Amino acid sequence: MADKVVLLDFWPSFFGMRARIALAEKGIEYQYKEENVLQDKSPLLLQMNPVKKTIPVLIHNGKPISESLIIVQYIDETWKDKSPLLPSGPYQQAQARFWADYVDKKVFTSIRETWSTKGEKQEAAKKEFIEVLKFLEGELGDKLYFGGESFGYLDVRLVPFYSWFYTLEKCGNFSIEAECPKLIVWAKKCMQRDSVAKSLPDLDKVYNFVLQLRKKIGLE
Ligand code: GS8
Repeated sequence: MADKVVLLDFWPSFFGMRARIALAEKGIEYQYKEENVLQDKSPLLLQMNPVKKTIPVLIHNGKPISESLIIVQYIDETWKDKSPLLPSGPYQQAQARFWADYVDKKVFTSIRETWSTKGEKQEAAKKEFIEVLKFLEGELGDKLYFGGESFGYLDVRLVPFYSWFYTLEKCGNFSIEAECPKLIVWAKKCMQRDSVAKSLPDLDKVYNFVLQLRKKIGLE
């Protein structure tokens, strides 16, 4: 019997984009179900992820898997015949997981604060965001991708943020490329992959979405 794969997702979500990229890298056909998590969660989402009620949720032959980190690993381990996303070897895997954890703990908050605040708070968020990106740029070094020659786990985790860079630059009035040029070269390289290009939303669409959110909280 063919696998039935469903992804519960929300188009501007970095977390959802990770699952989309991993599925595309592995060439898995799936049904995409859009969830409007900001307004109205579907009964299916509440049933499949009753604990956290968040997207993304991958439903594989009726069984749910939640949390983007876990989903990407699950995809990698389930469809092993395509090139692996996680590096081989315990040390390389530990390093990839370290950076993945760092990214989730640091980048998400500084992104949110960069678009949703102003004044001193926004300046502090921008500073922290750039600091984190510089650490990541250092880890990238002169490699093509984070894992070396081939696109892998850390790239999947990180590249979705690129779809929000334009929005952050507009909201925060700064240039990420001026601060971290190598990281932008890497992001553009990732964007040349079909799996990434088709999984990331249009930059203007993200910007318009964020403008609406900013209006709601009285920033526009
Ligand atoms: C985060 C998922 C998440 O916050 C992961 O999958 O990596 N650690 C998780 N999802 C958001 C949408 S994207 O910002 C979500 O579903 N929010 C709804 C809610 O919190 O109620």
